[in-house]
Amino acid sequence: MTAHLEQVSKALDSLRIELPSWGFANTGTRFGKFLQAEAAATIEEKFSDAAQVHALTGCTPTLALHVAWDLPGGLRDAGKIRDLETEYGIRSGSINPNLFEAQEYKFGSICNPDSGIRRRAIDHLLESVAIAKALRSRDVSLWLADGSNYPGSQSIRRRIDWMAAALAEIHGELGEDQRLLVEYKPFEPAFYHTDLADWGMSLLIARETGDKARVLVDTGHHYQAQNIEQIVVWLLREKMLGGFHFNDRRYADDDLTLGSIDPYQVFRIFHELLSDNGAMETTAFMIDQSHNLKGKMEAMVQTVCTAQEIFAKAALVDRERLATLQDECRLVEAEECLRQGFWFDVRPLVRECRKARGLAEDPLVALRQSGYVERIRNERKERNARSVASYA
Ligand code: PSV
Ligand code: MN
Repeated sequence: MTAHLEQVSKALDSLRIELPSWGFANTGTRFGKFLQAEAAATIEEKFSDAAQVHALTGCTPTLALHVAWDLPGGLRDAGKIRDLETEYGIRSGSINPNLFEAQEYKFGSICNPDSGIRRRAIDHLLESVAIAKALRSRDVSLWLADGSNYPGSQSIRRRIDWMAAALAEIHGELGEDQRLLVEYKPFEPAFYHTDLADWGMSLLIARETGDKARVLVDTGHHYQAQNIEQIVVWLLREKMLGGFHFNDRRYADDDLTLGSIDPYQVFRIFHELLSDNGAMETTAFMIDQSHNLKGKMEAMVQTVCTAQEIFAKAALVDRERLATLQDECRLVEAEECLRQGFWFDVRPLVRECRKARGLAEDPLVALRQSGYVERIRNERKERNARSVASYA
């Protein structure tokens, strides 16, 4: 085995990527939905689609679940999910409470001025923790859509206190090995202030919440030109990075395919993760994309392959030499040392690794050859045409 192949092989073995259940369902923009005949509408179909992606790529053993969309019966549905795990060989991944769709949450959930609504939101979070325990899921990922649209219309300060009290209560219920991952987003759906707008706010509230709380970085939740790898380095240094929601963006939270707009950004994030001792063991890698135009199965497989390729490039950076060049301030050589990995065509090596593991060398081609998409399209098209497909 050549040294490069060995490096890439080792790196790929350390990268497990979680698929989002909602990535297989019909989704839309606020202007409308373009429905796909093959979209998943039931939790069985989402498990089936995830299992197919895992069969092709070998690195996606878990499925992130959204409580409201995937467990409408709450904890009562956990048994059914356990059966699906066994049937499809896919484990439940992060459990995602849903505090953003009910009418009551118009003015917020755990930051709502109405204590009754805050209670309802906290109860939903507590049930999400119980679901995570029943499914042996390590992570409960929390995204708050809370915020306000007009200056003066809400107390920014009191809402922080309400949020802190709610998160402390949730934290108290987490099991020994469980974590609460706190996601931030600068705007949308709130357009004046978001209660958790950036990584600093998430970091502070996670610290205050307790030692099982960490920050979740959704790559699409940053302003234009934000240096995301710098955020990653700070969070790693503080031992506060919990995980990622991967996607790409051009303008806002576009949920585009990872690396489709800026693969160098993804590479730089991976490089920083690989520069840290232990980051790969403690960081959750999750995809958070919803495709309206691309075929959902194709897009998911393409995303996983892209992540593997960019990760393999980052694995090839000679970090020892880079450190020397940085110390000696040999700027161009240091930059070229980093870029060496980025420009390396790792695709033959990645194919080699897949082959050695008995996997398809090109999972996208294998997906097309498998006939899976045609099959689910035939099975689901009438049902999907009849019903307005579940919005996820
Ligand atoms: C919000 O934009 C978000 O990133 C959160 O993670 C949600 O749970 C997810 O997208 C799905 O809407
Ligand atoms: Mn997200």
